[in-house]
Amino acid sequence: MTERVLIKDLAAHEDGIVRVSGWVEKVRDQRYVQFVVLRDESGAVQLVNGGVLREPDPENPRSDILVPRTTTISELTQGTFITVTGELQHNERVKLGGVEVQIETIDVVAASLPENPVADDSNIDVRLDWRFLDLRRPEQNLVFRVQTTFLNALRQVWIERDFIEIQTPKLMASASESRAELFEVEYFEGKAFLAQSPQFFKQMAQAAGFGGIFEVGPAFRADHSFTSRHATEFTSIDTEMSWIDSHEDVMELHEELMVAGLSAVKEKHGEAIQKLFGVEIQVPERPFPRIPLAEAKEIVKERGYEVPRADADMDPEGERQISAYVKEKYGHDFVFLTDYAASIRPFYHMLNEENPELTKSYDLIYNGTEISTGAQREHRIDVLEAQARAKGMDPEELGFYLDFFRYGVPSHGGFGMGLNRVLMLMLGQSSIREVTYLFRGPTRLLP
Ligand code: AMO
Repeated sequence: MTERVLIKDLAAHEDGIVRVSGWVEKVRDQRYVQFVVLRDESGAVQLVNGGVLREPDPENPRSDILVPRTTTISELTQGTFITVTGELQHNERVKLGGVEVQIETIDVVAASLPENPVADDSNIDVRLDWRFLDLRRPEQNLVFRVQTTFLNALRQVWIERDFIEIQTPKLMASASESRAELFEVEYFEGKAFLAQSPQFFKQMAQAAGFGGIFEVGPAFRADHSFTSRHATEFTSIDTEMSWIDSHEDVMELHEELMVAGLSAVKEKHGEAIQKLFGVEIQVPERPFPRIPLAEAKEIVKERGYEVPRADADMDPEGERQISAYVKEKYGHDFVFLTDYAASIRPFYHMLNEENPELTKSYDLIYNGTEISTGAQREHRIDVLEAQARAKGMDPEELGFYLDFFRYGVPSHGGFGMGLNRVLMLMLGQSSIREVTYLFRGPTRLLP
């Protein structure tokens, strides 16, 4: 049997017999000719039956008749998976890729019900109910190709830097971030919690002498909100490294990763992204602008927006405003907000030596939305314990975590970044639902 050819490779393939497999996107059944648009994971091609004269057979003058129509094609429903062999013909007049395949054999592998529950204009909930059909759309396919390319580029940076990949447990005995967003699950006779972040375990790798580490894995937050940027389960990109001088070293790694990820995406998918999403991928210049949080709030205020609570983090409108300012002033899509007050940061962030009200931490904002939090961590056990107490935490409860620091840990820091948010902002999408393989929210556990 001839080997299957991916549709995207047909244009470069020589004329002759080919085999293609995929699902039926459209059938045009005319009197003398039948067309099928066949799509596979790589693209779409037009298949043709009929409409051509067979080579006249000199022995048989009646042989120059039209190729007959076939009911197999007439009865194909949209979404049916078929395998076709046929004659590949390059033909510039064919809009779809400049090639078509004259069908010789057609094998219906698995028929689809005729009514497609998802239309191009279906709302997001219908699309998510039928996600496997929704994902057949070329723009959805592209999202996950972009994700693959982006993560692969990040991995290359980590591997070049000799970082170790880890997988940390998602079942935990205690909280790793705010208790308010903790999912509790039954665990035999007791209970467990779903990991909100690999925070403690990536710091454990520093105590274990691993140096640089990274993890791409699920994180769970019992966040009962219905915003475009929150999910109850998301993919967290985490990294941590030893022997840093300050959070500035973490920001530099962060910049390097974003530049590598966006360059790879632009190079491989830039054209397709432009075509399907109307977005031009921008590779950011280094260094990214850095603005202390307090100053950012002033800037936003001057633009006419006051962040409601002076002692709190930026709110979404504040993030949009500061991004707009940075874009106007520096032409940059990214901005690091730095110098967060200790009062709004977790106990494990290191305090600024010059001003202990502030932490050595940052948030990274991309196209108007926070994608990441990073910091230098406190590695001195006495200081760490004091900081936990100052937050009203009982050091006893932090047992296993504090033990790391009793046996020596080098200076270290890292960040966590929501993959789904990065994709949403990179591709100009309105919600992380659009770019999450299977979205999980307060009212969505299916499919
Ligand atoms: P933080 O809580 O800021 O920091 O989370 C880091 C990043 O994770 C993403 N994120 C989310 N994405 C989708 N839905 C959610 N509900 C959600 N919550 C968070 C965001 C956010 O910026 N341990 C620290 C990180 C660190 O310091 O290394 C942490 O978890 O993109």
